[in-house]
Amino acid sequence: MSLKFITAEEAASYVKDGDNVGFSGFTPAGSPKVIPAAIAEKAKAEHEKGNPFKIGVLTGASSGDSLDGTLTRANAIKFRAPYQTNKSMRAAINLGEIDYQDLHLSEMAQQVRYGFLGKVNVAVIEACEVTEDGKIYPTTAGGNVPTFCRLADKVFIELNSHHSKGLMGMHDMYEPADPPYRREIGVYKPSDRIGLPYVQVDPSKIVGIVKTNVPDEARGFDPADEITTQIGANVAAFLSKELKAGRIPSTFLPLQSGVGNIANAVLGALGRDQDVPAFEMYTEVIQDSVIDLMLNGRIKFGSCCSLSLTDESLQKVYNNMDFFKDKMVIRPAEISNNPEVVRRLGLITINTAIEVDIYGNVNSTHIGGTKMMNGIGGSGDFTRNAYMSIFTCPSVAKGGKISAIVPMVSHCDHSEHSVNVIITELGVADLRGKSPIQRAQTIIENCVHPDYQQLLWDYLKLAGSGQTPHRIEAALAFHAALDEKGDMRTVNWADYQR
Ligand code: 0RQ
Repeated sequence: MSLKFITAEEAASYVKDGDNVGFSGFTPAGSPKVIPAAIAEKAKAEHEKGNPFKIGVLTGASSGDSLDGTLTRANAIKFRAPYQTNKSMRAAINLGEIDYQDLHLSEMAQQVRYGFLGKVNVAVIEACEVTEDGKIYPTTAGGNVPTFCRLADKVFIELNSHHSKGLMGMHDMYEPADPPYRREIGVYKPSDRIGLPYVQVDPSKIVGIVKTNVPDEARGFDPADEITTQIGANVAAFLSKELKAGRIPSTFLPLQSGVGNIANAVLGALGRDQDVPAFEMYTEVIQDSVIDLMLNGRIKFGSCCSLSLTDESLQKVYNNMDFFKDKMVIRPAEISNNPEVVRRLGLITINTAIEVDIYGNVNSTHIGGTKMMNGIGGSGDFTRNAYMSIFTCPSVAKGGKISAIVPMVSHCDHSEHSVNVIITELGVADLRGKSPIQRAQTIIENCVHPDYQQLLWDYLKLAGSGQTPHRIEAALAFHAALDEKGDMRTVNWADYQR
């Protein structure tokens, strides 16, 4: 069968109102760019004619602005899952204009296969190569490509020549069988390969291929500042202390690290700390800092779901393919984030919190308990199954008006049962082997900003007794003070005396 080249507009013409479209990519890496923009144009044209046009957008994680941003601004999205980081989309979600389900990333593919999210009508996949017999070689991400391609009726390819064909061979595409006959996932070390370097589809499903030449839309990072540098140094010092104490094996353990400015700074610090031996990563996202640490030998291997790199770092990889080829593997999210594998490999996981409470419950997703920031991403997949789970955050946000440590989280993504260590720029709260009250004492002593320390000691007194003491009507008083007076420091416990 010969491959059919078409325009993005032709591809978009096959997408119908109400369709569920599965897109490749994981973060802006590997996300389609021109077909989503053409779907957005089609939506606008349909809306102008007075016709309804909205689709379900199923992805691997966040995507680029040409996908989430363009479709949101065209009012073309009915449903969206799982993670997102787009400004326009965040606003639309919080206005109730998009129904957003914030799933654990490892669960997305299987929930789609189980039929929980409806049928997948169309798959749009960015590839660096596609063959006449239906072999698709994705670009910089694994995402949920195998599942979307297998289930979709129609597959469209964005063949992006900006990406190196050297990516062929870097993927390990594998889809587990579904229950009740599921077997173990045979990844026993980060570099193990269990699948194919491509996704095989029935070639008759590939309706058309759109040629493109556009870079990924990955954002750069703020340079590490005093706070993020100190958080990174605290993480590195803590891990080297654990190593010396024998609570981490002398070979060290594979690391997972979240995305964002803080995660990037933490990895940089770990790379510089010579007390921490060269290590491997089993993570979802390889960011810029990892590439430099690979080049200088501090990171030996990286298993990921995407190369979420600025174009500058990606070119470093493409120009050194011989060096990187046997040091990285790109997997589907279902495998990169798989709880079974995370637990087996014994990962040290490092993720960022929006807020943490005095007992160690973590909110990763909601501002003020109501407004979606990004989503849980892979943080739950890793935290719950980690050898040791760490959360980092600056002790305060918005110039000190917000304390990252509060009496009770306004939304709970990771419960005290799964969270082992909290690290801010001020210090480390090691929560392992501690009761809730001991956890509160450790967190307040080591991690809380001085402006809030006495307030939290006083809350603990006010809270009284119990396994996990709380004065229920005061538990969200920090948030109420922020709402009413714009500053959590205005909280007055006298208002809550009985
Ligand atoms: O606001 O953007 O207006 O400056 O939140 O915070 O400090 O720049 O940190 O970029 O690392 O993001 C948790 C959101 C942190 C991210 C979160 C405000 C703060 C700033 C961003 P501005 P920073 P980061 C793997 C793992 C969940 C998913 C996850 C995230 C903005 O790391 O989405 O872990 N994590 N995935 O000022 C109000 C607070 C605040 C606050 C911070 N308490 N109240 N605003 N901010 N704390 C990746 C994947 O899964 C793909």
